[in-house]
Amino acid sequence: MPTQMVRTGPIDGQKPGTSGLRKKTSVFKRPRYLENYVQATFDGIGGVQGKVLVVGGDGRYFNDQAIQVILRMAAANDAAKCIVGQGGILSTPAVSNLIRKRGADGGLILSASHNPGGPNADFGLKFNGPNGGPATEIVTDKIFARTKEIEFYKITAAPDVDLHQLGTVQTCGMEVEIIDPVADYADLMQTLFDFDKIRALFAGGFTMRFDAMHAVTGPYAHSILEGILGAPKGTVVNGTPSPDFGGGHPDPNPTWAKALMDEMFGANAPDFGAASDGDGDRNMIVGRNIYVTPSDSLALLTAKAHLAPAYKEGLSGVARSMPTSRAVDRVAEQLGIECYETPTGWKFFGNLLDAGKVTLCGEESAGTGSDHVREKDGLWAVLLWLNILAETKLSVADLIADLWSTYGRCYYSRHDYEAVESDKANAMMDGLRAKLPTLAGTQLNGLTVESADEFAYDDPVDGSRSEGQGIRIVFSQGARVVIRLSGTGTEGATIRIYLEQLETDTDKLHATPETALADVRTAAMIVTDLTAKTGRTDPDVIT
Ligand code: VG1
Ligand code: CO
Repeated sequence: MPTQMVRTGPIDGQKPGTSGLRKKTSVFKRPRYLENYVQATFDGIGGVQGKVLVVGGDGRYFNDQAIQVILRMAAANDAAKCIVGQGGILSTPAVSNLIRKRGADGGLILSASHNPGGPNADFGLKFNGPNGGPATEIVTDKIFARTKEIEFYKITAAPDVDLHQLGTVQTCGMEVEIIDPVADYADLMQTLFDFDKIRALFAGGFTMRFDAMHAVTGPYAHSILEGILGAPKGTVVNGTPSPDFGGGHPDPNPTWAKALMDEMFGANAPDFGAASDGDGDRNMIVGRNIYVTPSDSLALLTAKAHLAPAYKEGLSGVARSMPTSRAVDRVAEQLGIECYETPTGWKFFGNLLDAGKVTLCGEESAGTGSDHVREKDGLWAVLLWLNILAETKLSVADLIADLWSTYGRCYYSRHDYEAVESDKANAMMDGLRAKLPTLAGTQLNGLTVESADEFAYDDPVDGSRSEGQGIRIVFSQGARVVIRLSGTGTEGATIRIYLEQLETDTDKLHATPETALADVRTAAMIVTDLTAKTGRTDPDVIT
């Protein structure tokens, strides 16, 4: 089958964001759009000749068609082999694991993660490197540079590969191996956790609800929770991936996973609830009558990870993204381990994990992970929680109450203002930036500004510097406000305001976040001048 060199040219706006390139599906479907980006990716990583790539996605609309294009282009660019999840399905952490386990040269993940899917919703593509992690900024910069100078892309005219038939086939001189998407991942989980203990927990009547949100973790959760661990059928709900995620947002937070929240706060609530996102790298943890913020979850897992076999020797260190609450810092301090602060996005954890500087890491956006792969991992977090619950025999509420009374409680909430006109959002950020040098020492709604800056990160491993990573305003009274623009939205700008207030008075640990954060929220509204600058008064989503 002849390879075609198709003449093309730059397409504007193919700059990868927080995790790869994310756009409206209709944009990805425009002529040359996907092809250009795939070729720019191949070129940006130095070509794929003789290389082995893992390919899979979250099953959203256009997943299968895009995979066929990628296979034809990988073959035309002389790749040796592509390993593809059956039906085109692979979760993000499963891809990360496969790259590492098979010694592959990288992987292409088709997903817009927690963004909705469908012809009128979102699509995305990200490249992960040979360590299994998201491409570093150095690599994404190269990919972006190629999108601006591209002249040709290469593709074969081969017919579609049957993605449902397990086994190996050839297409234009390239091998395509279709594998079970779950098996290797399930094997890995069994090496990390005490599956016998968790099995005994379920056998003893422990109840759980896992909401796969019609997304990629369905098959993984069915197999691991209901299959291997023996949880009753029905433990997993919405467990069949659908191209438009059942019309919902596969975003595991109290707003989009409302049905799970209602059940966990209802009369016959199970002992434990969890949900995951579109591509399976996020997790939401809920106990009976208690929602666990991702920041608290990271702190709790840091405090208790030693109860699971993989972490019984303790943790080498931990890392959190800058906007994530400082709850984990307090645990790390008591454990006597280092706590790193990185910019938003999993790509910044990779070097720390590779260098053995950290064992666990996490983000406020419901991402938690460890050195077992180089991505955040939704089901992994759920299994670590289960291992801890099985070991301690405590409830989620008891574990969290103990966390707060030991380390203090970091009240925390993120307010998102979505689809704001980009120029207004940028003007607001510029206005704030201009104020930063004069803020220290001033009062904002009765809170004293201790420091105010725009976060820049110097990678302690490769020495690279990433600037403009969000504005942080720290107050003397244990409060903090972080303001940044999202890098994953596909419509206008999304302004994220992160509010935090530390409380160490044991009599004040059980207020609602709204009450505890009221003062710092007012301070944030004053300092950003958000209403005047954007016309918004209330956030679209609160997590
Ligand atoms: C968001 C989150 C960030 C996360 C990223 C990718 O980015 O805030 O913490 O790493 O999504 O998550 P942003 O730039 O929109 O704030 V996911 O589950 O895509 O893979
Ligand atoms: Co995700």
